[in-house]
Amino acid sequence: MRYTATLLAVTAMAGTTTLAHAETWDMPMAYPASNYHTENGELFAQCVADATENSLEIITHANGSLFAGNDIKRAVQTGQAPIGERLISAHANENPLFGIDSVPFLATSFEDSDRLWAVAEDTINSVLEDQNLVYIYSVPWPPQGLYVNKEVDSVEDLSGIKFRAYNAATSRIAELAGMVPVQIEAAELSHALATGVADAFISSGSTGVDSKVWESLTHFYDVRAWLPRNVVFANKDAFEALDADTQQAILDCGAEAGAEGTAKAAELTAGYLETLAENGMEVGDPSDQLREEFAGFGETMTEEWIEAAGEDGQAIIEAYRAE
Ligand code: PCA
Repeated sequence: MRYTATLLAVTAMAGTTTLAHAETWDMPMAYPASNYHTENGELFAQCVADATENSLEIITHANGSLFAGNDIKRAVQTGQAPIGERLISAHANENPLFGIDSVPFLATSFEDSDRLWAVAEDTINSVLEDQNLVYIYSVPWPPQGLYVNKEVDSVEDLSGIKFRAYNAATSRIAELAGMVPVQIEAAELSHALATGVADAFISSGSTGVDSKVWESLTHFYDVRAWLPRNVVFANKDAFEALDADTQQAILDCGAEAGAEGTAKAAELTAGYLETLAENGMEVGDPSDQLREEFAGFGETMTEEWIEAAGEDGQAIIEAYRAE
């Protein structure tokens, strides 16, 4: 195990011994230190340190530096890391419910993303719990648009393009559009674009700015396909080994971090697209044809998702749509 219990102070006085333990938790994260998810993780760590009078110190590790993005969830499940943050839809292959946030055009605004998550949260939590994880908080990414290296008016224009995917939904869109999907972590994205491993992808303005996408690509179409989420979870054994006050501090700081991070994402969204444009990219809405063709993919993928996710998935979508 990488996390360690450090003996902070041992005070021995005339027959009595006072022990103050400080525990350190490493927190692997997949995105750059300057990304708002990572900054929010830092604030969460500070909140926990303050609330526990420094008896639990959480140390964030940005950009996949401790574990690569795709390895973070397993690392936390197995206790190699006590806590971590991961793009949950990247694990829809383990359980389709993890892909609820990436069903195209189901929830396309921050408000709807929150509503969808509110109806899905209990089900997701119990799936996580079965995997030895405790849900702490979640923060969405801004709406997802299409980055590409040329003007695109229809799906036909995308045919044959090498497309960077980050989860099952992005791979499936690539397939439906006749593109060639290749799974690449955000930390490797700039390099993949610079070396021609990929010439298009779907993501937020946030990741476009983080990756200085204008160095390789020319167009961003604001498709608003969905708002995927990062989820912070803890290893259940590590969490349960903490005293009740510390557990509560983590949950309370998590609730605060979820709300604060979501507000931050909404606040930053427009500025990211401005930054893309300032750096020379064509930023705009998709053509009517492209929008309609993507909507058709959305219908197909919604049916496929409900089929794969079964009754639990169906119940979430019905509850969301009934509101
Ligand atoms: N950025 C992450 C996931 C979604 C997003 O907006 C990425 O592209 O890897």
